Amino acid sequence: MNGAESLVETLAGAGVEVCFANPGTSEMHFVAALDRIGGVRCVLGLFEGVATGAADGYARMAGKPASTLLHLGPGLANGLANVHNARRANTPTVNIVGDHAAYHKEYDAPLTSDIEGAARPFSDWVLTAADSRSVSRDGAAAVAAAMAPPGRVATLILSADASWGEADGPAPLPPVAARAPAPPETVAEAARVLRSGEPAVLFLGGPALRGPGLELAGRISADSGARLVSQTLSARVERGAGRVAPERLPYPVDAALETLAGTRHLLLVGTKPPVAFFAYPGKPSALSPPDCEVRKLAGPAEDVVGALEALAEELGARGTAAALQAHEPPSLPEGALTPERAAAAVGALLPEDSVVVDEAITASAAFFSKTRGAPPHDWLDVTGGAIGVGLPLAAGAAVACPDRKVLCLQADGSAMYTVQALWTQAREGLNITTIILNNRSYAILKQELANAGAGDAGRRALDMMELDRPALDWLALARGMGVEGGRAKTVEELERQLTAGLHSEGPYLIDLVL
Ligand SMILES: Cc1ncc(C[n+]2csc(CCOP(=O)(O)OP(=O)(O)O)c2C)c(N)n1
Ligand SMILES: [Mg+2]
Repeated sequence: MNGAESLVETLAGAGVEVCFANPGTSEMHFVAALDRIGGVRCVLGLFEGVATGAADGYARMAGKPASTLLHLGPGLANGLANVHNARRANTPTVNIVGDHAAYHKEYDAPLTSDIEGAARPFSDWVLTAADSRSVSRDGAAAVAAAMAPPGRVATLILSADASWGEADGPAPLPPVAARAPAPPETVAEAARVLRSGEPAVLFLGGPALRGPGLELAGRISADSGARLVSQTLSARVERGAGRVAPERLPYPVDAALETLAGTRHLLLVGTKPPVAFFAYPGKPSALSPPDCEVRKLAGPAEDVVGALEALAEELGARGTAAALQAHEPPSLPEGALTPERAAAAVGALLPEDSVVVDEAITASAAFFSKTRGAPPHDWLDVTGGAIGVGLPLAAGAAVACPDRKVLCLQADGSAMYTVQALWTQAREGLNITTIILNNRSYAILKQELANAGAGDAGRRALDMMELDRPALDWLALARGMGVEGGRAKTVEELERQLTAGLHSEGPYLIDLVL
C-alpha cells in the first residue's frame, strides 16, 4: 500500500464519503488511490472554486466533512474564496493540496510556491504531511481537526513522494474535541437578565437556528418575551411553516440599527456580536445600541443547545409552547416580473423539505420574506460575503441530499464567478433548479456607491457595474454545459418554468429576466 492509498482508506474510514476534486500531476497517485480503494465518491469541478464551494454545501447539509483535492498553490488559490465562505460558515472541511516531491523543491519548478503560507489565513489547521508512512495519521488528524467545534477548515499538504512512497496502512480517527458546556454562572446570569423585564434579544447563529436549538430558543422567547433575531448570514437555517421564525438582522446598516434599537440586553447564542459588513462614513461598526449590554450565553464553538436547555430549565420554560410560523404561502402574483413578484411565486410553489441556496444579493430580502410561510425548508447563505458560491453550494447540497429539491436563487453577476458548477450539476445529474436573477448588473454596487458617499456614477463608474455589453445568454451558457432550461419574462412564464424545473430530473436553469 502506498501513502495515497493509506490516506484514502483513512478518509473513508473516518466517514469522508466525497472528494470534490480538480487534480493535477502531483495528485495522480491520490486519484489512482480513489479509484482502487473505493468508499470515496469523486466529483470533478472544472475550477477549484467549484470544488471548495461544493464541499461547503455538502458538509452544511450532511453535517460531516467532504474533502477537496487541489493542485499545489495555484489550485488552492483558485479555491480560496469559497474556503473563506466555508470557514465563515463553520463548515468542517478537509482540503488536500498536492505538492511537489520534497526533493524536487530545490529546483524551483514552475508550480512551486509557499502553499502553507497561502493556506494559513483561510485555514484553522495546516500541516504538510512528513512522509508516506505518517500520511494516514496526518489525514486522520485533519479530519478530527475539521470536525472540532464549531466546524473548522483543515488543510493537508500532500507531497507527491508522500503519496507514492510505502505506507503501513490506514489510521483511525483520533478523538474529536467536544463542545464546551456553558458555565452555570453564565446561564444564571442570562436567566436574570431575561427575568428583568427589560427589552432583550436572543441573537442566534449556528446550532440555535435549527433543530432542538431553534425550538428551545422559541420556548425561551415565549416564556420571557425576549425577541429572537438571527445573524444576517447563516450556514443553514431551518425555517418555514411549523418552525420557530426569528427575525433576520438586515444587511443595510440603518435597517440593522433600527431592528436592534431599544434593546437593553443582547444574548449571544451560537454567534458573535452583530457588526456592520463594511464601514460607511458617519455610521457605526457595532450594530447593538450603545447602552445595550451584550453577553455571551454560548459562543459558536460551545455547547449551544446544552446552554439553551439549561437556560430553559432555569426559567422553567422547557414546557412553554413556542410561537410557530403558520403555513401561509403567498398567493400567486400577477403582472410584470419584479424581484418581489418572483419571490412570491417561489414562496407559493416551494416544495416541502427543499433546500434553498440564497445568492440572490439585491433580491435576497424579498425571497427571504416571501418564503417565510412556505412549507418547511432549509436556507443556505453566502456566509463569508465572497460571491461566487451559489452554484457550487447547490451542487454540494444536492450531492448530500439526493432526495431533496435544491432551489438556487442566483444573482447573475455572482453566478459568473463559478458558472462551471453547472457542468458538475449536469454530470452528476443533480436535482437543482437554478433561477438566474438576470438584471444584467452588479445592482448592489450601484446602491453601495451612494451608501459609501462616493458621489454620482458617471459612465466610467457605471461601466464597472453593468453587465449588458454584451448581455449574457444564460440559456446558451447552461445548454453548453448540459443543463436544460427556459426563459421567464412574465410572472406566468416564471410559474411555468418553476413547475418544469421542480419536476425535472436533474438540473434546470431559469433565466429570469428582470
Ligand atoms: C469574491 C468577491 N468579489 C467581489 C465582491 C464584491 N461584490 C459584492 S456584490 C457584487 C456584485 C453582485 O452582482 P449580482 O450578483 O449580479 O447581484 P445584484 O447586485 O445584481 O443583485 C460584487 C462584485 C464580493 N463580495 N466578493
Ligand atoms: Mg445582477
